[in-house]
Amino acid sequence: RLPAPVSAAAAAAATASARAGPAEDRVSALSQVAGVLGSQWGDEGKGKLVDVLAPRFDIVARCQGGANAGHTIYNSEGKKFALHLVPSGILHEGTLCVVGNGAVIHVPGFFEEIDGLESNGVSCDGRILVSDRAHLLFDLHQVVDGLREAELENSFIGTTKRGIGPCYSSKVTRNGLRVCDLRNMDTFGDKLDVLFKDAASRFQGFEYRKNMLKQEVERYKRFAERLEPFIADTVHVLNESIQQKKKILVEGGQATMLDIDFGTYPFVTSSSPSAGGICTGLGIAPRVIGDLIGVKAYTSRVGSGPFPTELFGEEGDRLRKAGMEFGTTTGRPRRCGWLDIVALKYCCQINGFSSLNLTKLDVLSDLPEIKVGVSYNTTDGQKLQSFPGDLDTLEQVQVNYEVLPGWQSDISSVRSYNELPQAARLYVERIEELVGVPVHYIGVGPGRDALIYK
Ligand code: 2SA
Ligand code: GDP
Ligand code: MG
Repeated sequence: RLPAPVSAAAAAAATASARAGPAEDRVSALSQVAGVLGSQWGDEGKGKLVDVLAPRFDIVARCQGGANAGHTIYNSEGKKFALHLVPSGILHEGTLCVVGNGAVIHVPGFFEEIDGLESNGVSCDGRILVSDRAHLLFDLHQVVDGLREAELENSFIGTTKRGIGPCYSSKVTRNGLRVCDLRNMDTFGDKLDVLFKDAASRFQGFEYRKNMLKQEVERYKRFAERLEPFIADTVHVLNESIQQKKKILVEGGQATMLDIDFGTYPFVTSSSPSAGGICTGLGIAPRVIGDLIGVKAYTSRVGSGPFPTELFGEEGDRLRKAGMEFGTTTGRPRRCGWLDIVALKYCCQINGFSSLNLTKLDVLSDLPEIKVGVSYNTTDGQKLQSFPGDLDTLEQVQVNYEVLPGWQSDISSVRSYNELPQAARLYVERIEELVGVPVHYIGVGPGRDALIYK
């Protein structure tokens, strides 16, 4: 057998490690398949880290979720990009972007995103593959999302209304349509009709007018043609790439606390944003996955559901304003609170994080003191041994805090760990101690260069 070809990214990593600095060391030591996953309720700055690491990988792949995700990244000129379904490797010409079978694809939205990138000088041609097994998310799923939320009245989930839950429902009900169905327009209409009828029979407010099916099929005929060059058997492509020693970076959407199994159900998304979602959403084996990275220096959540360390009033507003915590997809204000070690440790258990990317440390700079939630007590004073699965318990926990000194100085231009104020280092090191996972990356601003390698 011939030796497997070494990829450009692996070669670049080897050269880089020969002239090693701390940054080069950290990045080139990352495993062949690595992942950046959310370890809280999302918006941990996954997109930024993926964009920074992407040049050292051949492929950046999304394995779950859809256009509910919002990843904000800035290029080297400081130009802002908000990505939703397109992986955050797209700004790097040599990177192939893969949208795996576990993702859900709203084709019109996907093209809108691509058109937006192209008009901002980012060429997407031949650089994005979409799995033939991924499910199609139709406008009707978005309508149903809105109707479902309205029906829930005061206990609404606070979804992004991007149709995510209804599309995954179709998938699990087994009447969903997949990308490969676009290749057979003869049966496409009949399959879509089932979805329309399903929605119309379930929701009074769902209008299914004569001609709607016909119009949608005509529209999708045009999309099918445009999508064809993007469609691939990504399971085959990814596994062949692994054989060829190419490096793959998996970009998570949402986060473990929003995971359909492990999150604060029912206030969760409908996919698996945790480590397990990488295998089911890309079709690659668990044994090939190495390093996984998660986290943010405090906590935020958008949408409804329990959030034990949430800050209200002025304190919450202060973090929201300093951290510019507004949804990347919907613009909704994010709820903000202290770092929750109980939730974080739970996420670390589930994902087996090898290191943490502690983003937005700069946002805490003004505070005289910083709290960290270290344990939960139940209402009768019992200390909980693990993160509760039952929401009634979670909603009533009392959080025990440790108070750490703030540093009250601007750290946004600091680029090496030892230059951080002592109190900032103390904060980082206390987190490492409490969680038992090393912090390897520290974010001190939204820009590409605003990253400290520890
Ligand atoms: P959905 O739309 O069915 O997935 O919503 C279910 C819950 O999952 C939350 N969710 C998110 N939370 C944080 N960030 C997300 N992406 C956007 C962003 C969100 C935005 O990057 O800011 O712009 O509002 C995201 N996507 C889903 C959602 O809030 C519900 O709690
Ligand atoms: P994602 O969903 O995890 O990719 O995160 P989002 O992009 O939705 O939200 C993170 C926000 O924080 C974005 O606006 C980023 O530009 C910004 N950001 C990322 N890292 C840092 C950081 O270290 N400091 C500051 N101030 N902003 C950051
Ligand atoms: Mg986001």
